[in-house]
Amino acid sequence: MEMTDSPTKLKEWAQLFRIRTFEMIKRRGNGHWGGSASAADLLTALYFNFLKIDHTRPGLEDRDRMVLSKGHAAPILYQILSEKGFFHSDELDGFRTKGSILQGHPCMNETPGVDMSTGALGHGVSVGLGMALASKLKKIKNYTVVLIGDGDLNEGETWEGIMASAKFKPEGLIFLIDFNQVQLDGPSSQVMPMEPLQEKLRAFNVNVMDITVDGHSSDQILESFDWIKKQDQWPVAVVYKTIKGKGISFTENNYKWHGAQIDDISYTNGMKELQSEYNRIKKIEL
Ligand SMILES: Cc1ncc(C[n+]2csc(CCOP(=O)(O)OP(=O)(O)O)c2C)c(N)n1
Repeated sequence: MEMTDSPTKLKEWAQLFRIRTFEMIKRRGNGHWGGSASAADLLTALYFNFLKIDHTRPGLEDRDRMVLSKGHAAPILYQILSEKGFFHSDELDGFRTKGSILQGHPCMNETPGVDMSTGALGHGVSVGLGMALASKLKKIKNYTVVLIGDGDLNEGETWEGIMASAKFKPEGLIFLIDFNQVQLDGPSSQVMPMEPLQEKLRAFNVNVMDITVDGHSSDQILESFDWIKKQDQWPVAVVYKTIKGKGISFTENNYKWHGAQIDDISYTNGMKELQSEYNRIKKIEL
């Protein structure tokens, strides 16, 4: 896969995926907007400029793996996988309907491009560790990326997985943390604060990037990927400061938009904001 997308182009893609996600959730009547919008820039940069994954050769043993541990952000993942050719965009019409390949949470047996079924928080790190250990046994050099939410980090299993990862140190195991600090029913400061996160991870012997990266700056995200590629101590973790519901003023940092029905007025107003930012980015690109 060519790795040629500029930061502005990535920003444009991510915003387009937000627009399509908002539209899809409105059409279906439910789905998770907040965590999808939060992860849009990071997931776009991952799939467009980092992961070695080719939809025409999903069986390649040495391809990279991606586990969306915060599985409720499936809507944004589906937009990206569709754009990357894993399935036809018509499938998006079936989102969250019975029999569709696109369920509310990712299903590895139904959806091409999904490496692990997720949705019950807390499993991603353990599964990613298993995948990275399998690569180690098979002497395969690849990356296994786990995208973790801060609510996901509240789960005990996540930390068991981190401890075991730091024990076995499989090469290529990467934890990316979408640190928006808002959860399903409130801010993380009330539900379960995770700070100081970098220090916690370091105390668990994870190789953590010192800087908290702006998870909506494609430039900074790409710089963090460059940093990852230079590391030789595993596992590696990067914390991305993000905004839940990013892109629409009234959904930003608002837990009520974690997963909600989109009413007509919110849809019209929200879409206006998303579209105007998209047009602004497109002008920069020209
Ligand atoms: C084991 C488990 N407990 C509870 C839930 C319900 N739940 C779904 S998403 C969520 C909050 C997740 O917060 P975070 O990981 O920060 O996600 P983000 O804000 O990035 O969308 C909760 C509690 C779940 N899916 N799994």
